[in-house]
Amino acid sequence: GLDEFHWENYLKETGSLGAPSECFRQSKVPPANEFKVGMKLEAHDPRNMTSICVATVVGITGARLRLRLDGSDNRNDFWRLVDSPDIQPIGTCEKEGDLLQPPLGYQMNASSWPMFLLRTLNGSEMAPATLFKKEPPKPPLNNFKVGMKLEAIDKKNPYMICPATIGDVKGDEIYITFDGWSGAFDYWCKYDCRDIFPVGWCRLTGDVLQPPGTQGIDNKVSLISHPLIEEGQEHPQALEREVPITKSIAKTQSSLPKAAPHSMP
Ligand code: MLY
Repeated sequence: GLDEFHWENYLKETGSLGAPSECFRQSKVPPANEFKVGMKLEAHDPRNMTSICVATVVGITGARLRLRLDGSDNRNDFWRLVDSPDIQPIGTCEKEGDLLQPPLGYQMNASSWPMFLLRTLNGSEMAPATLFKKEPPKPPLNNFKVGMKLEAIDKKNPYMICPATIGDVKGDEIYITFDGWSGAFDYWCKYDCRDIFPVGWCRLTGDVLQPPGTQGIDNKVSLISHPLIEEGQEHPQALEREVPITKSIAKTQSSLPKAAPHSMP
């Protein structure tokens, strides 16, 4: 529809450019996602990264897997790219002389773990090794510049990939700011972080790209319903004003430091 988000229009409207794909630690052609829901694999426990656990694919989203650790609850799902070094085929751990661990928050008695492990793997569909892709190399330098646009995972809502802007650059670190949202979701990360993608990534992978937040739209509505502009009428002046106001909001967002966070949980 008319209110759908299109990068091409948005970049034009905001007078900005997407960060070049060479800036990112992502493969130029996104990796194929051939996993299926129900497949099992080994994954580093996100809450205890030194331990390797059994995980089940509970969802597929673009080049990412929604994963749940076996023996854990359904409130700690996490998402990994198919070329993430955090996942590997079942059997990798054993080959390397390690033991598969119960996840942090294992729901049953620790003594039940060995039997639980046997039962959870018995008769399960294990993801074949060919589905795991090699992690792309690190770009040699941080080439991000303030104002460049990108797609970034919202770390507080990690299933969401959203339009974002580079807000600051310091050495190997970049500041990710989410378009149309207060600063509450913004974060610093390394330039080679796997949670950021070039403009167009979601369109290529089939992942869902969230539209920018409504902070700007709220401002726009309050400006349009200014007492000088009558409400309820198709006021041509009000309509004409929409474009420059949107522009100025977008500019403000990409060039100014964020105000105190007031988030929408
Ligand atoms: N708590 C919000 C989600 C906010 C997401 C913000 N990201 C996209 C920057 C909600 O549940 O709607």
